[in-house]
Amino acid sequence: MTKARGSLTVRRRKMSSTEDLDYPQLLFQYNNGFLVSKIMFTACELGVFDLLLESEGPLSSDAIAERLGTSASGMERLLDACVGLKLLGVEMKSEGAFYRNTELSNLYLTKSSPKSQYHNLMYYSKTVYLCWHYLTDAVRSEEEMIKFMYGLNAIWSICGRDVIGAFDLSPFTIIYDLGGCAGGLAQECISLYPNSTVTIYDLPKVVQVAKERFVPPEERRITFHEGDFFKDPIPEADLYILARILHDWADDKCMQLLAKIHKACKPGGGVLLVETLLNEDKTGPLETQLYSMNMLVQAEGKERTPAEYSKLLAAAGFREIQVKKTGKLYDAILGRK
Ligand code: ASE
Repeated sequence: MTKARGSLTVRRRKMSSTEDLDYPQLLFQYNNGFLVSKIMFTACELGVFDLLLESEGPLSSDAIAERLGTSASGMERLLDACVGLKLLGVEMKSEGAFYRNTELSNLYLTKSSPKSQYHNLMYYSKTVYLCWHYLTDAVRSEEEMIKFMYGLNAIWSICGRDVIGAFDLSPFTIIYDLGGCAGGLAQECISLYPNSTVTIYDLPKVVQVAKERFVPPEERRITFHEGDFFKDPIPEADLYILARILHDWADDKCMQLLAKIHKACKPGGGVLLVETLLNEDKTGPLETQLYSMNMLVQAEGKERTPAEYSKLLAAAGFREIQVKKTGKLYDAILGRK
């Protein structure tokens, strides 16, 4: 009696446990999590729930496949999986299986329901799902940021001298490099203008890495300012460098930033834009067109023509706008207050 009860207890505990090491159910359940999501997303996207809402009664899988233009065997498996997930009901008739929506799917998975979650599910299925493909990289984000900083800094050893030397910047003694990042351009700047001081203004996490890994501590003419130039104050200076910053942003954000810089700028001071410039008719250069497409993928901005940058500068109050093409990838535009 005691023995029997004991073994029952053991069995019951075994069956209900999700931590059974002989058969790790919990692990399999987690392993299959994204299969479950994708089945629901796919049935939604194909319009299964919409069709079953509109149809008079339950439908066979062949009828659903035909109406939705899918393969018959793929649809049958999708519908059966939805039944397994309790997103659909099924009844067996002599002609075969007939599927219907559950209350849950009628209420939330159809496009026309006032409580429809269709758009949320589609956003997950398309955008979030793709982003999660890179979850590992996102968790390693500090490493990613440092790689990005190395990647972006490298070009200044080739183009830095040309863009900094495009105009005589010697009258400007207090210089801020807004979004100056790893400091490659700031270093070019102080080597060409030894009487100036350059402050790299960037986000705290960027400044930390720049100090630790990029700018040698003995370089006393480069200082750092931690902040978000959209939200935090911008200190007064003679010259603000915006190298590869405006191309990250849409026109309204560029205007917001340039107006804020104009306010902070000393009279007679200026702003130096360093960007890759599109031809006025946008027919090239190809490299700039490619980079503009990349901004669509990676950021919120685009590459622009000299006229487009000049217009932004003028709207923010800058005048005497001069454009200098360097013949290399990055060019320079100077505006004065
Ligand atoms: C940015 C610059 C870059 C933001 C994202 C970026 C670069 C690559 N990704 O401000 C450097 C320029 N190269 C290209 C391909 O745009």
